[in-house]
Amino acid sequence: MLEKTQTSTQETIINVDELKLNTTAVENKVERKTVQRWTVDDIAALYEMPLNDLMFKAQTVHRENFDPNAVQVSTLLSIKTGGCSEDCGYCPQAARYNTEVGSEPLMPIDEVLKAAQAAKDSGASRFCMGAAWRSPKQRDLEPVLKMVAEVKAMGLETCATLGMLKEGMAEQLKDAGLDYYNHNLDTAPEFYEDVISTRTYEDRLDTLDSVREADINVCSGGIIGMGETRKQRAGLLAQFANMERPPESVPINLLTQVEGTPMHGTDELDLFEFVRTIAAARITMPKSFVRLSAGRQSMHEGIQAMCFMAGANSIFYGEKLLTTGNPDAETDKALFAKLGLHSI
Ligand code: SAM
Ligand code: DTB
Ligand code: SF4
Repeated sequence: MLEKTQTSTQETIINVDELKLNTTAVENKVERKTVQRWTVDDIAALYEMPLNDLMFKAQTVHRENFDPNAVQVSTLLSIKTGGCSEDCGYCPQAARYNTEVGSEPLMPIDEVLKAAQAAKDSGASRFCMGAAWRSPKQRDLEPVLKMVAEVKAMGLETCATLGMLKEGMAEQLKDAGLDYYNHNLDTAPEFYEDVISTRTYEDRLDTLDSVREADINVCSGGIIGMGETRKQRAGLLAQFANMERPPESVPINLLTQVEGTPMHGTDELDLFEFVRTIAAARITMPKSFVRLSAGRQSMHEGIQAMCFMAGANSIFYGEKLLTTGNPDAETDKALFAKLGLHSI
């Protein structure tokens, strides 16, 4: 089978049957398959393009695959905040860092449902429940299954981000009505150890595999602006673009620097580099929703508009992410009206 593919500098015809299929054995588990669609160097070369050319390429891919003026909107709720045992260097919810976020118990279901109804009334189509767990225990999962079922029954798409999933958990979430599971790779394998030491890249990939196997849509992305190199940004995107099935949803977060976390004080990223990352994600994952995620509060609306032009077609909507701020709904409605965007 012949298929056209884009490389950074030219269009080439490749034989899809000859694409290299890499397989990694994961202790007694199903083999992980990756398809070598994009090398890290090819993606890094996208970043090197003049911005106008990169934007044009990203727009072209976007228009071939999506309504360019439609943006999916998800609302987040932290259902279990703080007290996390992990050491993610960016995260205000890690118990070991002295931040303003305290440890709270799991929210009662009626409060979660009230927040979901408010999100729906305000125009969100998906409700994403986040918990500051390394990995849920079965007794943690039970009430979350009820939340998922009830939120689904309201007519919202459901998403959860609960940490690493143990065997059988993804299936239980699927049975409860979960549409998407968010679990980020966060950064390139080469930079990962500078960010977190309490779980491995392989652990994260295993959870993504179990989500896929349970037939739940995969939402996985990362954080830009943690001090990684451009090549490492390209390396993160290559991880997703070369998955046998790239994630349906790819959140690209700008690091929100929170006092008390090890990453507070990191050099601020030039925001054109963020726009380039969105464009590179769009080009390398033509059929995925690319979400302009954390960090919008520190972006001028002109930069956000450039992200939409570069192919971002999803946002978090509502005044709070998990523990940090996000533009309020009225501000986003005004921005959508100015740009002629509509929500889906
Ligand atoms: N505990 C679960 C986990 O780590 O998978 C779920 C919640 S965790 C807060 C979800 C994601 O939020 C992280 O993987 C990270 O990508 C993102 N995140 C956390 N803190 C952030 C920050 N300060 N800036 C940008 N993104 C952040
Ligand atoms: C994702 O990629 N970004 C969201 C969601 N998935 C769970 C979380 C952003 C968190 C930003 C910091 C905070 O609010 O605590
Ligand atoms: Fe815990 Fe998730 Fe924060 Fe890491 S990102 S410290 S796992 S809540």
